[in-house]
Amino acid sequence: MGTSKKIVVLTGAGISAESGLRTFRDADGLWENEPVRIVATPEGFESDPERVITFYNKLRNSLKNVEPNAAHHALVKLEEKYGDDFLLITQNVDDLHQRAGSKRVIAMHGELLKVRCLGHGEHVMYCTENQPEKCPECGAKMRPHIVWFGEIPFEMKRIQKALTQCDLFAYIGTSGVVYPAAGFRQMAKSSGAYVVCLNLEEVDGGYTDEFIQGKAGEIVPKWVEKLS
Ligand code: BV8
Repeated sequence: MGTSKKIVVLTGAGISAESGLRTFRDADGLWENEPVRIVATPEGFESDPERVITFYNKLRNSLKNVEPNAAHHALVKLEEKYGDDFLLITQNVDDLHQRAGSKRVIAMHGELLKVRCLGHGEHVMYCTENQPEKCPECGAKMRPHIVWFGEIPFEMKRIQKALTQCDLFAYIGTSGVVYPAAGFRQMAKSSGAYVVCLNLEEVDGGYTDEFIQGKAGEIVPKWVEKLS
């Protein structure tokens, strides 16, 4: 592998596991003991908004008890080295990448620390505690600023552009089950990128040139060292 010019990294719940946050799969179809179809779909929110809001308030408040780990910090180092030639895309809705110092990060599934109103302005605002009842800007009802199943992830155009232009694509701590993120490695590979998987276990589905097995907190800093 020559010196890579443009790097795109995709992360999933596995990168936050060592910070103490449960992964999606480990919850075996439950998401923090709640059925995914109730707490991670628009229909679920429609049918029982209170239950969903309580669920995300709990998750949001749990962020106070966790810290970024060595893998999050290693990706900040990589960004500092590659600057505009580096892009981090995360499926995670926690704020650990941002707290570690990542700036060039797209939270494609939204962010726990943001809520938005259902008014025509869809005002998005930071929220570190419980979601406000009504939008302070327009008085409309509010929802978590999270991409639920059946909703379109954020910044897909920017993501697709980066995937077709990168020389190195790494996916870290993700089982490659959730689309469209699960399709990113195919997009990168078919545009000529070298594809690396860093994960606790092998991920099926091909389009991968190198697999580095282990816990993110150990293998990601070593991988970044090699690139620096
Ligand atoms: C969309 C917010 C249309 C909620 C999330 C049938 C077939 C294919 C696709 C579909 C289908 N039916 C429906 C779909 C589409 C659907 C989908 O993919 N469903 C799947 C389940 C089949 N996708 C959607 O609906 C998406 N929208 O498709 O819109 C569209 C799209 C583009 C353009 C036009 C139209 C929306 C998906 C977003 C859903 N929201 N999160 C919330 O978080 O509360 S997804 C949720 O999944 C989380 O974000 C989480 O990040 C993600 C789970 O995936 P992973 O991050 O990979 O986590 P997981 O636990 O699975 O894996 C962890 C990995 O880490 C494991 O491999 C493990 O081994 C490893 N690991 C564990 N510990 C460590 C470790 N690795 C290293 N170190 C460790 N210590």
